[in-house]
Amino acid sequence: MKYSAFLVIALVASTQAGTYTDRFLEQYKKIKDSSNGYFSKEGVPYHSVETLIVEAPDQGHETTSEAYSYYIWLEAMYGAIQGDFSSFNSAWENLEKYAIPTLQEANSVYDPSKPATYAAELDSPSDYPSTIDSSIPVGQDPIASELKSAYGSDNFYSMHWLFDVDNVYGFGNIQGQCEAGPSASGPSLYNNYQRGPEESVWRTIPQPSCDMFKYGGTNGFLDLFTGDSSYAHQYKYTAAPDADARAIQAAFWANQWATEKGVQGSISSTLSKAAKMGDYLRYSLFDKYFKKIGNCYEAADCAAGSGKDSAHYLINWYFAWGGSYNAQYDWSWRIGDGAAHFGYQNPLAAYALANDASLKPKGSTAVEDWTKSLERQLELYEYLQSSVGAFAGGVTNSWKGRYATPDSALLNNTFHGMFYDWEPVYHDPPSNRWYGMQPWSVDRLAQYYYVTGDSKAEALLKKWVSWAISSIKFSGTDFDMPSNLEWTGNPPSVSVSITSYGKDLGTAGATARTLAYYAAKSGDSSAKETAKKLLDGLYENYKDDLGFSAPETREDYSRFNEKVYVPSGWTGTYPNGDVIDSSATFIGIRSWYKQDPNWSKVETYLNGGAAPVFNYHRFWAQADIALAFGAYGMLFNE
Ligand SMILES: *C1O[C@H](CO)[C@@H](O)[C@H](O)[C@H]1NC(C)=O
Ligand SMILES: *[C@@H]1O[C@H](CO)[C@@H](O)[C@H](O)[C@H]1NC(C)=O
Repeated sequence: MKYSAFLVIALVASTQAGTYTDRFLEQYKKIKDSSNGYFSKEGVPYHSVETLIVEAPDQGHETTSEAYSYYIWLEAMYGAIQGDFSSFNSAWENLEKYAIPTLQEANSVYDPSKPATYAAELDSPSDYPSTIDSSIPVGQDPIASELKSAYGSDNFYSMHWLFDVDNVYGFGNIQGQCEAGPSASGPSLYNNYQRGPEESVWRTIPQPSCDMFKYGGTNGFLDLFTGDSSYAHQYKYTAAPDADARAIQAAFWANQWATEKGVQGSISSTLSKAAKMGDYLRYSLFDKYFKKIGNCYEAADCAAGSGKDSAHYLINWYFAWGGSYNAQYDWSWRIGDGAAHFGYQNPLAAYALANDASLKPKGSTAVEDWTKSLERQLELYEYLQSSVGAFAGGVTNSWKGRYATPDSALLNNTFHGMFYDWEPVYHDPPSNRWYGMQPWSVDRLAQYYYVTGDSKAEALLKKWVSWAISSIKFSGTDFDMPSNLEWTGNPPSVSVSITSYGKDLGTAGATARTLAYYAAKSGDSSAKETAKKLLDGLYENYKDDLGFSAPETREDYSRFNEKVYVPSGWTGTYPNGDVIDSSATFIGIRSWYKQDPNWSKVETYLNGGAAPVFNYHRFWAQADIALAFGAYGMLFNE
């Protein structure tokens, strides 16, 4: 740990009373009040208080690793303000109990020289299943054996990203069990999405994370996604690396704050767990099939990697692992991802894993990897920054997810041989359209700058901050945040325009916190003033009984009737009997939605009435706002 950075934090964090830390506590209490509905009976944070919501999760009482990471961060800050970190520890225990899969028994027969068999990603859901192709070269996994020797285990210590907390689908993939069915109580691990960039939530076929063919069709759900000669019972998990990184970032702050309070010993075992998660998070730094990074043009020609030459060192979109259920067969697999979105980067987590002794992973090359990752992430921000300051999408080693050849325009200015992609991974909607990706990622850059004073980060932030300040529309105490962004051109001459504004309060919180960290280090008074205006605007205009909200008109809910592609002749069923076949629709395979207390509002809309309007309390946004109040209060002692 750099001593000077620690000293600065210690000085500003020493007093906790103030308007903004009080507002943190007020919001924290609302989130933790069990009558407000943020948590399940097991203490799992829901995606939202409300059940009727469709975005990345398709129901509000599902949850994500993202919600868990915000929960950890919220409890870290509570510790900083109140001096008691016991809820931070218990939040991590809950994460470990429910979010880290326990069924991983075939991991022990994993062969790092053959991590997975290639299957191309295809453009449209109707192009699936994708046939596996063992003729395509796949590289080797250079970290599996050091992880095993460091932890004496074959199991990943990574969060699966999506769970059905109330077991609404009824798969019953609760910890330690495979398809225990609708009567199982407790969070059930499952997945959406496995059919390319056009498969929005409206077009997905939710599938169990452990499939023993009890539900779905003859081969469970497997043959909807992958074409193979035969199918076996198996488990498969996917991590969302930005969430694991956010949990580690929160642990970094918990360490700073607990040290300053003289109670670091009370969290040391949680910190070693965070360090371990950071070790496995290195799977996010690799190409999907461990192919060599750079100038990959055709799957067949693109070389298998060896050693670390398959590492792009960026935080990618996902990594995944799976294996034969009950180790019936001796195979298991692991994949990284060649696509990296700027919005997922977390230079503070990389810095922490590379430099903080309490968060030092045990893997023999982990510190080296995170040191390189930090440098590479900063380089990526430089590469992607538009002239006005906003950050463009990302880069990929695997064009179209199948190592295709991109347009010649993208070949001129590559990033370590990887191609610029204005909408990495998903296109419905384009993955970098949402303004929220900007403050989410830049906040981490600003925190990294606050801790280290890195001048490269400062230069990037200076431009971004001036763009963000000039892009928010204030009127009186109220504000409108940028909502959708449109991108043209390619680096180094990429441009952005703001095409719509809205009341996404979570992004207002994230922007305020970003500006506050930047202002606290640089002394920029307009950044500080804008942060304060956003926080006061939130507090004066959007406070309600459960936290903060603004009405949202959901015209996209017309898509409840959208067709879901299922190959003709394929039939299967969900645990509740809903039929999956070529006439499937979003609502047709989720008939349980018709029991939701608010279903009639959607039904009215589908029958030609007005679009439904809801006030949502998403866990991430409520926590993000709390954290913005708390950070501002601690940084400026106000
Ligand atoms: C729907 O209705 C209930 C009241 O019956 C309400 O408390 C809930 O939060 C509402 N909203 C959504 C979007 O589910
Ligand atoms: C790429 O570079 C070549 C050679 O400098 C140039 O002729 C071509 O116009 C460039 N393409 C684009 C689309 O920028």
